[in-house]
Amino acid sequence: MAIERTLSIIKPDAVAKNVIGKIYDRFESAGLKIVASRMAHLSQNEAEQFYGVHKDRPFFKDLVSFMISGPVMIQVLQGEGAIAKNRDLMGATDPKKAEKGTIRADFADSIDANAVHGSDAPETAAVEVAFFFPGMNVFNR
Ligand code: IDP
Repeated sequence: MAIERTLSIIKPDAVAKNVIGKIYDRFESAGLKIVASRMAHLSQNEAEQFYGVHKDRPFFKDLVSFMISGPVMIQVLQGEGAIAKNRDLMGATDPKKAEKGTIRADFADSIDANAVHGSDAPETAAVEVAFFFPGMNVFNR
């Protein structure tokens, strides 16, 4: 399988719960390398742009409000099949439906406050990585 990069965000609920390290351990234990990371408090404009694909969905306003409710931890994960591997580690969007042992099953409270974001395909991963880490801010290691 090809080496890929994917964009991961630890959302405000999980940052508030102080589980950044526990979630990073899941990534590293699964063989994913953190090749860029930064904490940020997203502006409304950034959150609206980032989730632009959902702008006509009924939950869009709540999603944006939630994403700007506190700081987030943003990282690029690199490894074999990183996009699918990260999605497996995250679990289903709704934590009630997420498999036991996944990040969302273990750390998320609801479909709104669901702990993590992860790119869902190579095209979106490329766009999302460039959105938060433009230029040379991603490392080869
Ligand atoms: P994903 O994060 O698992 O890829 P998406 O369908 O891309 O799921 O949705 C983006 C985010 O929008 C979700 O992580 C969740 O926070 C929120 N969301 C999705 N569906 C719903 C819903 O039905 N109600 C409320 N929030 C939702």
